[in-house]
Amino acid sequence: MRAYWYDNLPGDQREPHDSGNIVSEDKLASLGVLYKHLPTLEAVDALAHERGYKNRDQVCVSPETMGAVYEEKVKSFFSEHLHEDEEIRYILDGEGYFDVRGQQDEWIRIALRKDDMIILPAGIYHRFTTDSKNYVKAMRLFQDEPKWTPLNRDAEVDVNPHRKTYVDTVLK
Ligand code: KMT
Ligand code: NI
Repeated sequence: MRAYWYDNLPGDQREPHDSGNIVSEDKLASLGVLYKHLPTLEAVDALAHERGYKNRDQVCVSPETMGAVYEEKVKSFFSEHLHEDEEIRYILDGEGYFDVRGQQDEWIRIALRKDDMIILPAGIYHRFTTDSKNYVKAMRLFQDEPKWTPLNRDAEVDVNPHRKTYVDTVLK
């Protein structure tokens, strides 16, 4: 895992966009974003159990598995959104970037690879993309039924109760 401030320069979303300024794990934790390197599925199971997660699925995001809809899918993952539930993602293979908004609404890019896990709190604005290798296999974990509908950022979502709770309790 490597986290850094996104450079905000034009160019494909799958390029690194690395400003060279590192963001620490502590800084991520202050946003409610938890990172863990979990080398085994047993470790994933233990964490899922500890946090009361009951369901999971797997997605493989690549042109080989998705065909013509790949580019569309990658664009939709990259539109800024939040979820009303905590989001856990575990990288089984390949690489990908999760971008999360910092205190001042600036983008932080988190580069994840195999065996990396990220926990994003409910209500945080974020987006996801594959990198220039165009391949990631990820496990998505759900506390209960898969309720991970992305709510794209707009004026209405800005006042969503889950967003408000995040802003009032974590960003405060
Ligand atoms: C999300 O909610 O942002 C995602 O699940 C992205 C795809 S998981 C590799
Ligand atoms: Ni999401």
